[in-house]
Amino acid sequence: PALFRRKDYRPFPWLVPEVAMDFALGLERTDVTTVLRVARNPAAEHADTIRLNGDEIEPAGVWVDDEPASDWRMDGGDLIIPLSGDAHDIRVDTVVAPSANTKLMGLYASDGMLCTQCESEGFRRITFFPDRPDVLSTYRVRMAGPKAQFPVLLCNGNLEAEGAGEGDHHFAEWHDPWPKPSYLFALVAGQLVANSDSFTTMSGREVALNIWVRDGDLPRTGHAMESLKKSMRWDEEVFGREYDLDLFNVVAVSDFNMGAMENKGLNVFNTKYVLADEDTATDGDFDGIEGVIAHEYFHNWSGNRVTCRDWFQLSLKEGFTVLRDQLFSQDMGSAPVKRIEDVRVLRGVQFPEDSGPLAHPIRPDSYKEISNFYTSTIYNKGAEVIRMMRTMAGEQRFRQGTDLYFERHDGEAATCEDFVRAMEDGAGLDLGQFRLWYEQAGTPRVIARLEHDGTTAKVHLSQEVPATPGQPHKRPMPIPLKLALFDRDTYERGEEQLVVLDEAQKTIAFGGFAETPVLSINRGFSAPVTIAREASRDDLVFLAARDDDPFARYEALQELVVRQLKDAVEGKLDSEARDKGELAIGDALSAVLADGNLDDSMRGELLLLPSEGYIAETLAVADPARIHAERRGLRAVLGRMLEAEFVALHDRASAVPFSLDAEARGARKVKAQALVYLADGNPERSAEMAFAQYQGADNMTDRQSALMVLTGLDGVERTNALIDFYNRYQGNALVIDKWFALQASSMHPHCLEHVKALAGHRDFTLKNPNRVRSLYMAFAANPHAFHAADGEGYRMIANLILALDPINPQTASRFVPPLGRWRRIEPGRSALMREQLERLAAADLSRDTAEQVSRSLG
Ligand code: HT7
Ligand code: ZN
Repeated sequence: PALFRRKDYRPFPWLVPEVAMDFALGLERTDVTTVLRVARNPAAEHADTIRLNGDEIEPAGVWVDDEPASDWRMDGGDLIIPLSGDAHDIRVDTVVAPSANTKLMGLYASDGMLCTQCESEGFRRITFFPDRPDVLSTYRVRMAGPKAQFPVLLCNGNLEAEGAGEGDHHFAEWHDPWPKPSYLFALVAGQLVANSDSFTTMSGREVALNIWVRDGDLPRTGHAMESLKKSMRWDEEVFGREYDLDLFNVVAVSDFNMGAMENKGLNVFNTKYVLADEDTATDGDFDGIEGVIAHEYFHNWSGNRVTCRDWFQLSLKEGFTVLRDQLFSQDMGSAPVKRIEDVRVLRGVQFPEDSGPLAHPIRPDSYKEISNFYTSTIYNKGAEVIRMMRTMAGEQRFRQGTDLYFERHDGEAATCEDFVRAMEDGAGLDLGQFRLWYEQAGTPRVIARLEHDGTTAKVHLSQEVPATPGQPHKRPMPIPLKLALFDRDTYERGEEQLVVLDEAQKTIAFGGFAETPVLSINRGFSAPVTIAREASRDDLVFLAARDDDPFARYEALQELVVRQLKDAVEGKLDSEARDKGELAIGDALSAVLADGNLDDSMRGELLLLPSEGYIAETLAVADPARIHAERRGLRAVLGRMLEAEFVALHDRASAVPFSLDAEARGARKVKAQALVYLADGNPERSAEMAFAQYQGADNMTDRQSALMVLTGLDGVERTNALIDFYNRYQGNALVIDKWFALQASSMHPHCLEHVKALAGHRDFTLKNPNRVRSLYMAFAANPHAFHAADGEGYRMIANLILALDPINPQTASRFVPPLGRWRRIEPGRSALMREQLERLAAADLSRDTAEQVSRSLG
């Protein structure tokens, strides 16, 4: 397959200012007529043909300026039409089969309704078109179909006409006045009902809001609607962005490859990110909905009004929009907790990506299949890169930068370079060297050493940027580090400083310290780097107890645990050192449990042990079985050491009545944590408590956390709770997804066999991405099961990829990265992982999966 290169970008030779489409809708067959008004692009090279992209479609007729054309030809999937004049009308008819479209790209059927997914290259599966983000057009769309089957007909923009058609048919005509790229096109037709509301924008315009769902789901749309209204207000207040149509529609569909899609005026969502009530959704689900609703809404400016010139610029819209949704969620709840959660995602997913065979810069240089680049690097590291600009500029100047960016590029297809330039001009930053963050892959490593002499403390900083595929040598990056020094005796903190480490090494001196102070570094996680600091265990205990930066406090605790587990895994601990370390961690956690100044939500973060994946990431080569055993062993020790405290915490938190407010949510979080520690420390007691919690639960958060603990244990409580949960929620797809996921991510020693059996369950299907992810993604992220010593976990994932690839290549290819970690795993398992990748490489794979497999082996 072809390799697309960023440097090969050329403007499209034709402008397409207007598009008119006509859809005769049917689940089995939909007829599409598309008329493009085209004109020569004065900014591009002359061409005597036009290339219209197509994928798995054929032209049923081609007309140029109302005359049937016969001189067209196909080049692969693309349609090439000779054009001699400066402006033409091109009509192309196509026929598509939505029910047969299992890839869920283009026009497809889901639960009897029709819907579309066009980003990034799905529009070409509906009609022939220059399917690239720099071709912007206004769209006029007529859609018609049987009224009983498709009573609701939706498209982008404003509804201009609707009425009865022939026989039992009806029609609707939509017009979107905002020029947009084809990837933002959307159409939905089906039996839907709406939760309707309205929003008055800052300039006083009334916007009708609808969240469209299946009939029975209406009672679970309230949170999504509230989230939408909050997002609209927040974007006005914080970024000065106002909504620009009279209508904003959101549709929930149950078959969807990703989380949601920001189509202009018609967002399409995975039901998972719309539907919630306390009986069926956890607190985490509620947060997910708020964040994703905000994210898609914010795209209306960062993505739609200003779009991307080409897909290499994907992080321009995704990184920026993730930052915007993160800041929004920080403002809606606890900012420090949200920051810790975001960093956990970054470290759990992006750092491994950045240190593995799939590492790429946030602005990649090449790709074979763009769908493979909707990565944590593009999204989460992209957000961190813009966050660093904000940290360096300060909030106010950052806003001046974003204002200038929107003003300069409104209605355009822009580049990452345009964003950086707007930041330089608007925020007054010099980002010359900072551009390296767009070019270089890999997570920089900062080494910090503190030296004390007389009354001066010197912080010696140095950096290393690791080699990544295709980038053996790196230049030093500008790394903004917030740091502070604490007086060891008085506990007083010196002023926080922002130091930009922009060379290989730098030393910063601080006066006025009679004794060696304690260094707090990368406060607030000011830069997406790893830190190696020469801090003693006492220093970490000090920071874990009193650092006033919540992230730094969390970080100190994490480091304390990571060091202990690393040493244990590497066999460096004799029994005395082990005991000492466990005691220090136990004391630190005990202090967290007793600290009356902490809210429970933050307490829950501090209690969370670093994940097995994160510990593995700190080791050059990891033995997953040893990491698992040591981590669980430590949790068992802590569970026993602090048993009384955890039981008391569970009792106290259980007395808080259900509500969605922060206090009650915090209580549910620590309640779950207490059970998890007790499950390893005293399994019988934990099983009893968990079963009681399960039975008494009046909300999904408590029910799920209890079931999670029970699923990892053996006994009749486990069996009974799983049966009860299934029976109670049978027919509710999103909750049955949880039922699958809980078992696939369980600590049970027979988890792998359970997953095998669940794959044959009558509710399991490869056709629904949520269901596939709930079973197999949960499994692949469950180290003790996935890394079974005989390689059975790897074989199972490879089998899944082979079975899923012909059905849904986008979803299949997302299962390759877990196998791609083979270089960082101990030799026995590493060989078994590689064996499965080679087995995949020998198969006839989609472009998506083939690219990921070959990069993973490469
Ligand atoms: N911009 C959206 C990306 C997306 C997508 C990409 C490929 C295939 C299917 C997809 N569905 C949605 C989502 C977002 O980041 O907002
Ligand atoms: Zn997005």
